[in-house]
Amino acid sequence: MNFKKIIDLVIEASKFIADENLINTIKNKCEIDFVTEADIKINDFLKSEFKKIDNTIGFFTEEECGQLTDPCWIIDPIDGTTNLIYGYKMCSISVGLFFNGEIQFSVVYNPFSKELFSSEKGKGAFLWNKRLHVSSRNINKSLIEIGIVSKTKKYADISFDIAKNIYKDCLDIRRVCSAALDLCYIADSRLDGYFEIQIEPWDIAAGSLILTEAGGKITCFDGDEIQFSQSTSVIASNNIIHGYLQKSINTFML
Ligand code: LIP
Repeated sequence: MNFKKIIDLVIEASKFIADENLINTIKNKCEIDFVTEADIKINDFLKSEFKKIDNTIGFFTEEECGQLTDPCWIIDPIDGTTNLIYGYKMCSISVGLFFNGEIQFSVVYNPFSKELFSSEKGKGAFLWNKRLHVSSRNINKSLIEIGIVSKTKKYADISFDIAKNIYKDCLDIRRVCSAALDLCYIADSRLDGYFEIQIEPWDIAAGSLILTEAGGKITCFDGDEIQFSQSTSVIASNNIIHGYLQKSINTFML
């Protein structure tokens, strides 16, 4: 498959994020979770264009859910929708190709910073043409992204307890609120770790390959491999601090 064409289509899809009317047309998915007309437009645009390239590949997207098939495009048309609505320019279009049981190609594009992260399995991870590598920092020098599921407040206590415990050992914590960008930032050594008690497959599918191709590691809280068929817990890291994060988090999960 011509992945350059897929990348060009993802960049083209960002035109919908430039349209204020689409961003300001907002529906509530629940009390604290939103979808904009821009999310829908990007979802529909990518589906119709990808089908023209190969209509044998299924779709598993945030706006339509459906179910994971093999092969399958796993798409989050806008990861960080709440950020976009508030004008907090940390969001991305996230596309992963699931094939033969794993992510084989992925692209994550932040239309505001014009940063394009991409990866093909076994061929490394890139920010445009710059090869990415995770950091070699230990926990005391690490910046840790804390994921606090924003669709519900029920995980607030445990998420902040875990974050407080890790904060005492790391350099500092961050809250970007776009899991796709979080994984790309670890791949580019801007962050060193990230955890979230519940995340959706489309939030992490593309970023997971970019992270592992840059030398990082991503698992569930219990260390198992991520299954992209359902929502999951996630720990992502530069690999060096993965054991520490898993041990620290699981002291609260018992
Ligand atoms: C967001 C994730 C973020 C998480 C938020 C939300 P969305 O995805 O990227 O990590 O903390 O709850 O799920 O909803 O903007 O696509």
